[in-house]
Amino acid sequence: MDTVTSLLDSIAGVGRDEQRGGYTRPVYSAAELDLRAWFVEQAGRRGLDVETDRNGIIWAWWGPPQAGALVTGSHLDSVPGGGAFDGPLGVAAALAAVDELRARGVEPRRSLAVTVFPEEEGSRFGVACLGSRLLTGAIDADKARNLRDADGNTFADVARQNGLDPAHLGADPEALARIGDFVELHVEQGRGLGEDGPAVAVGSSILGHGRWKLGIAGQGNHAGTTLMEDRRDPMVAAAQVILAVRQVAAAQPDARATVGRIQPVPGGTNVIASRVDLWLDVRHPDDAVTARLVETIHGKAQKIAAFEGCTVSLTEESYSGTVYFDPALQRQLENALPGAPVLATGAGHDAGVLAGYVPSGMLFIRNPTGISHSPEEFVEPADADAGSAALADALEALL
Ligand code: HGY
Ligand code: MN
Ligand code: MN
Ligand code: MN
Repeated sequence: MDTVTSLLDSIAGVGRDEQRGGYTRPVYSAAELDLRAWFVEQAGRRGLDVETDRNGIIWAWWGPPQAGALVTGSHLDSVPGGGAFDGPLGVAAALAAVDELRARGVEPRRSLAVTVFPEEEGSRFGVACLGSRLLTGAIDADKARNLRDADGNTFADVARQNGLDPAHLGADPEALARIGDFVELHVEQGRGLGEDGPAVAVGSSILGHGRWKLGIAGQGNHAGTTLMEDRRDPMVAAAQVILAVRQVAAAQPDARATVGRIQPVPGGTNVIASRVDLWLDVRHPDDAVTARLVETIHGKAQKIAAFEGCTVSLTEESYSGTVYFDPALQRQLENALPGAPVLATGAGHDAGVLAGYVPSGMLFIRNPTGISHSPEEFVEPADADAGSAALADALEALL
C-alpha cells in the first residue's frame, strides 16, 4: 500500500518552479496535465472507474456512478510558486484512504468517488473554484467561457484543446446529484493546529472572500524626458492604494485584505506606466463588512487617483459568501474523529462552493509552518498518514 508521502513523492518533480521556488501548476498546463495523468494511473491501479465530466472534473469510482454517492477529493492545480500539499494532499490522502478501507475489508453500501476539481486556485483564469462553480451553476457558463488567461487564451479555447466541448460547460445537475456527501481533506493553511497540535481537525466554516480588479489609468510617457511635475503616474497612485488597503483592513477586526498581484502596462523600466492593474483579495466572516471594506478601499483609491491625476475602475471578479459546512455531516466527522478540534478557515475550497448545494465538510491536516501558498508549506509524513487514516475513518462512518 502506498503511503500519502510516497504518493506525493511520486509527483514531487512535476511543475517545479526553479525561479519562484515551490510548484507552478496552472490548470491545463503541462504540469497539471501530468498530475491528471498520474491521478488516472493511480486510480486505475486501484480498479477505480475513471471518467472526466463536461466541466473537466475527474471522477474515479469505487462502485457504479450513482446519485447520492460519497465523494471525496480536492485539486491538483496550484498558485504560482505554491507548496507541495495545497490540493495534492487531499487527492493523495483519498487514494490512500481507499487502500485503507479495502485493507479493512469495508464493503461500501453506496458508491465512493474520488474527484479532482480543475482551476481551484483561479490562478490561470482568475476565478477560484471554477470547476465546482461550473458543476453547480454558481458561475454563468458564458462568463466562464470568456475568461482569459494572461496570454489571452479563453477558457473555452483551452477547454476545447483539452477534449471538452465548450458548449457543454456549465451546470450539470446529474453529476451534482451524484454527490450525496462531499468531504475534502486539505492542508491547514494557517496556525489553528499550531506547531505541535493534533494532526487532524474538522472544518466548520470558510470566510467569505472575493477578488476585485482595480485599474488605475494615468499618462504613459518617457522616464527621461517627463518632468516630475508633469506626470500622471498610476504606479505612484497604486503604491498609495496598496498602503490604504493595509490601513483599512488593519482597522477592521477579523478582516484580511491583500494585493498579491500588480501589473503595470506596458511595464518598461524606462517607461512611465499608462495603466496599472492591481488585484484585491478581501475576506471577512460577515459579507456586509467585506462589501463595506471594498467600498472604503474604492473610495480611498478614487481620492488617491484624483490627486495623482489618474482615474480608477473597480471590477468584481468573483465572490463567495461565508460558508458553514453541513452541521449533520460535521457532527458525523467529529464523531468519527473523537477529540479532533473544529476549525474555521480563511481559505477558499471547492468544498466551500459545494456546501451551497450538497452536504459538504472538510478535514484539515496540521501544517507546522502555518504557511501556505508558498514553498514553505509543510506536512509531516506521519501527519499525512494520520490524515488519510482519519479520512478512512470518516468515509467508513459515512459509507
Ligand atoms: O484563495 C484561496 O483561499 C484558495 O486557496 N483558493
Ligand atoms: Mn487548496
Ligand atoms: Mn490554495
Ligand atoms: Mn483553496
